[in-house]
Amino acid sequence: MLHKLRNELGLRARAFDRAGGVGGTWYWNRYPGAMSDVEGFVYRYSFDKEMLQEWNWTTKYTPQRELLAYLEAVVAKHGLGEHIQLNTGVESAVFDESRGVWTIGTDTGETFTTRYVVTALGPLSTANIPDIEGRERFQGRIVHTGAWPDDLTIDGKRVGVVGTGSTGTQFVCAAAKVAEHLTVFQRSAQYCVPSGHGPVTEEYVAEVRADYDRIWDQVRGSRVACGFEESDVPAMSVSEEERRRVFQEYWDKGNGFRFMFGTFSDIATDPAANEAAAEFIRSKIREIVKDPETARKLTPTDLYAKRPICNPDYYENFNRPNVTLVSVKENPIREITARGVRTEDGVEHELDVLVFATGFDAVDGSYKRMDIRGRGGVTIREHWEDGPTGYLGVATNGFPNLFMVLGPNSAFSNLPPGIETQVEWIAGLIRTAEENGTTVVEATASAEDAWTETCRELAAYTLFPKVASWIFGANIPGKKNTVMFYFAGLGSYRAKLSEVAEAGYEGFDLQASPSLTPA
Ligand code: NA7
Repeated sequence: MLHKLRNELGLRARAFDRAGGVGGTWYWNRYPGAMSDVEGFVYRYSFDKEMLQEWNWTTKYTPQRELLAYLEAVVAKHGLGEHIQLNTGVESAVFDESRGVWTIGTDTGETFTTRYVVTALGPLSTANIPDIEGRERFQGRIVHTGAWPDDLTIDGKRVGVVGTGSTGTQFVCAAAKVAEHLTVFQRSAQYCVPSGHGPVTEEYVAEVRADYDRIWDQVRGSRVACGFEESDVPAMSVSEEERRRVFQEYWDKGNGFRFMFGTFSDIATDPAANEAAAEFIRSKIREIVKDPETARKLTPTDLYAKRPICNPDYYENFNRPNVTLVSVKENPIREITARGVRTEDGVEHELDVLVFATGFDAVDGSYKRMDIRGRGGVTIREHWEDGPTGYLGVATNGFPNLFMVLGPNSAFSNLPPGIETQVEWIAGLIRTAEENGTTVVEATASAEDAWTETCRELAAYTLFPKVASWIFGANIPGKKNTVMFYFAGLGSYRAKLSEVAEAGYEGFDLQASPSLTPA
């Protein structure tokens, strides 16, 4: 976004980050095993064609360190560093209706006025740490995976991990091999498929590079934008034998999104198709996990309708003698003690390190902790009291000239192509506003309501809302369960964005008040 605004639109722009470096998710999430579980060749920007040809990679998925190095290299190459103010948290953003400008307040005591604000706060950046009694008593180290300190190692230590989502399962795969003992506190059992992680050859990298134009075209027109062909075959349209053959083929290939969206067209929408996929995964758990009681605890019984997960060898880790599984549904955590975690059965699990892989207050969490005030001094917390909303995921009524990257009701897809889509579109809108002398750009309430309704209908067509997960805010105690994503896929989302822009930014109120300029 900063590159677009400064280098392409020629605007004066500055970015702020609370962190001591760039990278966002990949700056903070330094836990053992952290990596993107979308294949690396599409987990990057498409806009810099030179970098696509020059940046090298050696494994199917990209580990955190490499992703961070990549993002740092993008910043360096485009000369952005000097315009990024690090170690600076934005605490407030207040809209001045009389002047049509925003005033930004930081935790370093500075204020800035600006015509436009773009929030790129990350939909998964505000940590969710469960309120378990006794946390302050623990004499070891307690960490959340999203704020992993550089000095913390787990090698040879007794480690406990709470949570088995994308993060927790990645952590388990890494920690099981190095910790003296790993205790996994699982609330919900997970459907996890193999990732097929491993080295890639130089020939493969060369082929991908030569094919990037086609690859990005395919990604931009697809649903989940993960770089594979999505199936258009309903699962129940083929024989049981053929279904099993396809599931096995995709199990062997690896990747969670590919398993859910590449095998058949309706795993996420048809209960029978979903059950077929779920039962296939359950059969694998029974095959892999040797201890029947551990296998039982690891086996999910609900729908396969959370964000799909993959790992090199998740279930295999539970055959190791140094890994213990505790089902906190059956045996809840009673308290944290000085030496570890005590469960309801009275057992004290002694630990040196307790890791919370308990996820995030997703989508609106990072907005609610800031003091953002729009028209009439209304705060974003008040505006989103019944749940976060956003017209096209990029703007919200009452907050003119504030544009969101991955705001509420953005497309549910691989994030880098989703981010690029919105960055380009927001830049296009700002460019148009600048060219036309428009000083106030605001999503109308009716356009936002209609988009919210569309997102609700689309979500209801899938099985995702029937399962409790962060995608609908169900992971945060007290958070209202609402639709926070557009579920028709990136391709159709991009088509909608183009349609809106071509219709003169339909659904936006564009007002010209040329006498108002920022101080
Ligand atoms: P997730 O997917 O929200 O997973 C959090 C995990 O923590 C999940 O297994 C939760 O169980 C568990 N959890 C949450 N609160 C508790 C409490 N109070 N007690 C026990 N267990 C708990 O977060 P991730 O960081 O793994 O992934 C988030 C996204 O980041 C991911 O989808 C990727 O897109 C990147 P539950 O399933 O709710 O029963």
